[in-house]
Amino acid sequence: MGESSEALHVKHAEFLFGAPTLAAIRKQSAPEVAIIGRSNVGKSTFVNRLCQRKIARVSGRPGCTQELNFYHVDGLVEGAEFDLNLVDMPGFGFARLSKEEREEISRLTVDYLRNRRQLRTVILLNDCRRRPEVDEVSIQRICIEAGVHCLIVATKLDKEKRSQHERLLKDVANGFGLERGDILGTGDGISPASIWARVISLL
Ligand SMILES: Nc1nc2c(ncn2[C@@H]2O[C@H](COP(=O)(O)OP(=O)(O)OP(=O)(O)O)[C@@H](O)[C@H]2O)c(=O)[nH]1
Ligand SMILES: [Mg+2]
Repeated sequence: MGESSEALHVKHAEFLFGAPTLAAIRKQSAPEVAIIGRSNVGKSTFVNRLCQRKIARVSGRPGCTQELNFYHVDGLVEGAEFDLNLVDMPGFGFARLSKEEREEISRLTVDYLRNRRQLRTVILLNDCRRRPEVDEVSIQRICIEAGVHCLIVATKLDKEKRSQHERLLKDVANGFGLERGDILGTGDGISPASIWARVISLL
């Protein structure tokens, strides 16, 4: 196998639309992979990494993404073709939103997870420096109940010393009742190709 740049070729990646409600989602038939996690955990950054271009808006200020944002992406990873929609979800747990706004976001997320036929896989992001909390574990459980794959990715590893990475990844995995090998990390040169390979194995 060659370098990661050869292993992965993203041919097209484009923003399709934002949907504030399930009813506002335009007709789509492609399989969907949703990116979910706490506000500011790095979801939009992760979409840009997967797409290898800046298409999602990233902000240091939490609460940046407030709709379901749909992106179409196709390409090749390790010789296998992919053609799907990534859905960048609004972040949960953002303290500065009102209780009503937070409840609205969590209703939208749960509704989408339970009822969206096109949804195949959720990528649930968890900051490597935090143990998963009830919100994260609930999303994992809802995915299991809905028959949707749930891939855990620990973000922002680059903020910690390399010698701590394995311990942090193990702690995050354990918080979800998983083994270290079940989860991936990002922010430490982990290639988008290896993340894509795992994602398409779960379609
Ligand atoms: N060091 C480091 N910073 C990151 C990483 N991923 C994201 N960030 C930073 O974290 C902040 C939030 O990133 P976003 O991608 O906008 O986070 P989000 O989850 O989409 O946030 P909301 O849309 O508000 O829910 C930005 O300042 C990013 O540059 C990472 O892997 N490492
Ligand atoms: Mg975002």
